[in-house]
Amino acid sequence: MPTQPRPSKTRQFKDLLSSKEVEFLCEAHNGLSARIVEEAGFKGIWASGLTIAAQFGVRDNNEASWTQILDHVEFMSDATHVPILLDGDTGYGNFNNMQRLIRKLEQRHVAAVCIEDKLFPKTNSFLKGETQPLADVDEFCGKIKAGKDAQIDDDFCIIARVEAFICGWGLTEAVRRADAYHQAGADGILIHSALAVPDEILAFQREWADRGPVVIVPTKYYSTPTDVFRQYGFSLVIWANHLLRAAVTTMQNTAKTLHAQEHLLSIEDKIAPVGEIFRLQDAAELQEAEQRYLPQGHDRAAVIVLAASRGDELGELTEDRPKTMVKSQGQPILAHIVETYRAVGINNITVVRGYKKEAVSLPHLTYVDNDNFSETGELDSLYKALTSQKGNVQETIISYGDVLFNQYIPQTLLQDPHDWVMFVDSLWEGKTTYTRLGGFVECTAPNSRKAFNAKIYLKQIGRDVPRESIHGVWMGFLKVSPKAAEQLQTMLQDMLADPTHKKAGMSQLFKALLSRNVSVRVLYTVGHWLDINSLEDLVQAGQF
Ligand code: SPV
Ligand code: MG
Repeated sequence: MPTQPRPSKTRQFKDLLSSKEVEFLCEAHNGLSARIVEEAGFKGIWASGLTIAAQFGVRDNNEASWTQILDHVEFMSDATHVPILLDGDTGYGNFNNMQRLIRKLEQRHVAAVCIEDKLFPKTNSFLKGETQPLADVDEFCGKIKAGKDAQIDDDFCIIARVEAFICGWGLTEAVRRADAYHQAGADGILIHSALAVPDEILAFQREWADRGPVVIVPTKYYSTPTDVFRQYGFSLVIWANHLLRAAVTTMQNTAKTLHAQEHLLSIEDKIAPVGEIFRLQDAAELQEAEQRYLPQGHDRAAVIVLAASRGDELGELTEDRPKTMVKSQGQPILAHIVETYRAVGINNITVVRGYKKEAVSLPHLTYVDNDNFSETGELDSLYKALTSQKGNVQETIISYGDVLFNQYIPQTLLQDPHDWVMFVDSLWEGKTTYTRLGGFVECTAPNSRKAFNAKIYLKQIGRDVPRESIHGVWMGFLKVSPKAAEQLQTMLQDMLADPTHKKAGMSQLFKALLSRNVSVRVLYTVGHWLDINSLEDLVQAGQF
């Protein structure tokens, strides 16, 4: 069922204010905390002047300018769907400043503002309360009227905050002011008190007799049961600063621990994982949008590089490292391979290590270890890599840790829509080392000009293909679609259950595919790759 569109934020706030039930707003001081408040289930947010000032590291005395507050509350508004009541202090000036503030808040979808009847620059109500001067009632009423005249959206709300109790003026003055503000057009009255008991606000409420909605901030009279607020018919209760205070305690403890211990062990489990931060930032939405709007690289393609064996052919060079880590042109063969894959946008690269695995340690790769490399073969390594894959893989290229190649090879493999695609070099004659792969192949047609457009498939593969039937040599690249990858995993599981396949290599896999009548698409090329099989190849690799 399609979900109902939400009412506007201003409408949501007005409904909260006029609701027969007591409703709750929770403080937030930035986009992240605003999102946390919304996720916790609050139907509205108090953008507190105190905590926004505090998170800036300044005092609650209008030290941050009104435009800085505006920019800040814009982040909070963008991050959430529930209405925000901004603590607008005294309105940051006179009636004129108030009008501009209202227009700017409406533009940012802030639902409501609360202004207090003190003088600019204000001081927090819990500091030197009784010595603070109150605003002139008429001047303050003019500000409320100006604000109401400035709003474009009828549902935008202005809450007038009465500071008479805070400044020591008593109940009569509190009610006189509340009534004047109500007459001037305020949508609700916030009655504030710094006592540890609710006596002042309850006395006000009795006297006020429901002339309009009343909002309270029980920071100091926090032990009062919420049912008392219900009985007295308050409209909104604001938990005004508790998220910032909670964060401060945790930050202080964490910083102290880190400083004392100089390691992360004792805090890691107590704090939100980085993944939770990404979730709160909605990183997933961006990833999804990238799929839609960015030219598609091969973000969801993966590569498995089989590199578990030593590569004895290079003699001493592989005494302390496998062949894939032998250097050519100043960097390991594997680094050249990884560079080529990355150049075509493939970053999900898994390397199967075995022989001298500690020496295979290039950064930002996924490693799978085949510790039993000397007793097993390529298919065992491949199975280990496939079963370790995480997430939604689109296409997987299987290749070797000692074969260099041109970008054209992976690019072409990924563009081909077939489930199983292999590359075959048709210029094979005289290149005896290619036999190492055991990969002489016969295809449904030889390479030719016509072959470029024709769909050609694998017919047979192995050392035993009769010479006259050979069309080329398998170069060590196989692409499998997600569907084929699943099939491959099941096939490997079956094959490896049979001890005679313990040391099986890729050509046995192709044979098994052929015996199951699976079509393996062949792409022909001439050159564009180099299988490093001897010292001579290594020298050639330098020029590749
Ligand atoms: C705020 O949260 O900034 C308030 C409430 O105005 S109080 O700090 O109690 O004044
Ligand atoms: Mg405030």
